[in-house]
Amino acid sequence: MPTRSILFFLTAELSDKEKKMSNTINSNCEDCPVHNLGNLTKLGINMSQFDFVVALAGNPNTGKSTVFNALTGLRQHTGNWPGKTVTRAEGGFEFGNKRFKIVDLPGTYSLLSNSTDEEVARDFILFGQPDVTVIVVDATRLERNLNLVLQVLEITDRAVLCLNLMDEAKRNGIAIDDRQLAKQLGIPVVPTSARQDDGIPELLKYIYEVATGSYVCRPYRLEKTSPLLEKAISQLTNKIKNEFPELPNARWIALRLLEGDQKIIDSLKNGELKNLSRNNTIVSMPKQELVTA
Ligand SMILES: Nc1nc2c(ncn2[C@@H]2O[C@H](COP(=O)(O)OP(=O)(O)OP(=O)(O)O)[C@@H](O)[C@H]2O)c(=O)[nH]1
Ligand SMILES: [Mg+2]
Repeated sequence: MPTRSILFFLTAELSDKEKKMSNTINSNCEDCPVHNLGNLTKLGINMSQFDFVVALAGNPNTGKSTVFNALTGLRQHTGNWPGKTVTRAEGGFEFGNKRFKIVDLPGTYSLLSNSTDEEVARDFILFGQPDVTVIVVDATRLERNLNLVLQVLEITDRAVLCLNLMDEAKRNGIAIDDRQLAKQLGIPVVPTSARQDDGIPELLKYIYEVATGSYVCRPYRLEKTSPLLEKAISQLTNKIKNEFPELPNARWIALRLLEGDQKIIDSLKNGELKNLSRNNTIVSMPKQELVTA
């Protein structure tokens, strides 16, 4: 289903009565246990002996670094304009007796883009093999953001959608049926207002469940291609797998080669592609120095 039609019956204008109700629900919930961040230990830059790697992906200016700071206690640069995070930043947290390394990525509109900032994000999402990819989207611009969501769901089975800036969405009279969205996308969807820590405990719960496998995602995939093209993709994918056994997402590479993506063709020829395995991606990509809170 195209993103526009998914969107159509997920969003609606809120009536004044509904706006009042959602405000009341929010304020009544402030004291309930699910709003309690007590089970989270923010580990700052201590990422030793982590059990899982979490990637924070999303369009620019959707609140990725704000979520990162809420989980790690670090002070990654935030501000209300796109393109603040230009290299990856890493931090740690512990939740449910598991240690997580979380990677804050530059914003990206697409996994097909070729700009340098976006490449950092793209390479990590595609080749860093995160255990969970949290896609942070702007609830006030859901349609535009769903493009990247669908691309990420093409390449991973383990993702959580963080529906951020819900406070702004509510202020603008936008309601989103997050349950329906979760059902259609096949991944957990968590409404958050990260600047106020709203929804962060639920986000943690789902990161934990997806990482440990207790929540099994059934990601929405775009319609299958023609049998002839499918055969070509699968033949090429097998060749890539034989040549680069460590490389995840060989199918994605095959698709790009068939499209004639010059950058991928070049990195295949000059051997750069070989370096894009999990460990190499983590070690070799530029990393930002961070300040602890
Ligand atoms: N109202 C509101 N503002 C938020 C929320 N989350 C983040 N912000 C603000 O949105 C702006 C962007 O947040 P960042 O965390 O820097 O966004 P980002 O996705 O890391 O941005 P890039 O690194 O540039 O891609 C900042 O001014 C945040 O304070 C939220 O839930 N509600
Ligand atoms: Mg950022």
